[in-house]
Amino acid sequence: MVYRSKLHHLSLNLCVRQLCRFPKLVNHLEYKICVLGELSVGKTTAIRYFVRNAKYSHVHEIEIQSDVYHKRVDVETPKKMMADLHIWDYAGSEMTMPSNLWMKFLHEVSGVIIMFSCNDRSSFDDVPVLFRILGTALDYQPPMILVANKMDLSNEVPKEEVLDFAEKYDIPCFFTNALTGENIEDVFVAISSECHRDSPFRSMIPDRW
Ligand SMILES: Nc1nc2c(ncn2[C@@H]2O[C@H](COP(=O)(O)OP(=O)(O)OP(=O)(O)O)[C@@H](O)[C@H]2O)c(=O)[nH]1
Ligand SMILES: [Mg+2]
Repeated sequence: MVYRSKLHHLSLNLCVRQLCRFPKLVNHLEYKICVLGELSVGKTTAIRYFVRNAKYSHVHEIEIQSDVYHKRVDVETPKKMMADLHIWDYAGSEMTMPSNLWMKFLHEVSGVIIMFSCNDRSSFDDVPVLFRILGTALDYQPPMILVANKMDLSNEVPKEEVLDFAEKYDIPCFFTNALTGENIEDVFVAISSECHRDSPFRSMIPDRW
């Protein structure tokens, strides 16, 4: 009996894997998105603006205190598709996280949003540090979006410098105000589309399973 149910589970898994090779057969996607950045750059404000009243859960069973927010979005592709985003917001300072925890936090991440604050030079200077951490923790490069938040505040980081940086690293960039929500929606739509195009970790589940 146990053997039979294991067999059933195995064949179900195989079936899902086969379907994943043919995205046109499915119309429901799931992506794990991690939002990274220095302290107080506005990560939680941005996520909460985006998800509004959507449900979220607190994850701590993998030694990492994180809030995970869930939101379903439409992904822009020729065919209309839905994606469930699971947005991970680390509760603490990423910059001091030990490397073994980084690997757990980023496990099978589909896409990464890196945020800094326009009025905090050091948060911008730390972006390459985050790139290096990602490079060490992962053996693939997930799609990334750079977010220059608090664009309403004093410009410690000139816009031209941000644009040059984004061009140098070939990473899409958005200027946002998480308090008013300006451009926040666009950030999450963009990372969803990037995940759909590029991420090796896109789990695809047929809608009516
Ligand atoms: N003026 C302005 N303030 C912002 C903006 N985004 C966030 N804030 C404020 O910045 C402060 C920090 O925002 P959080 O969302 O808590 O930042 P965080 O990155 O989640 O911080 P940690 O989780 O502590 O790393 C709060 O007081 C927010 O109201 C913005 O775009 N403009
Ligand atoms: Mg926060």
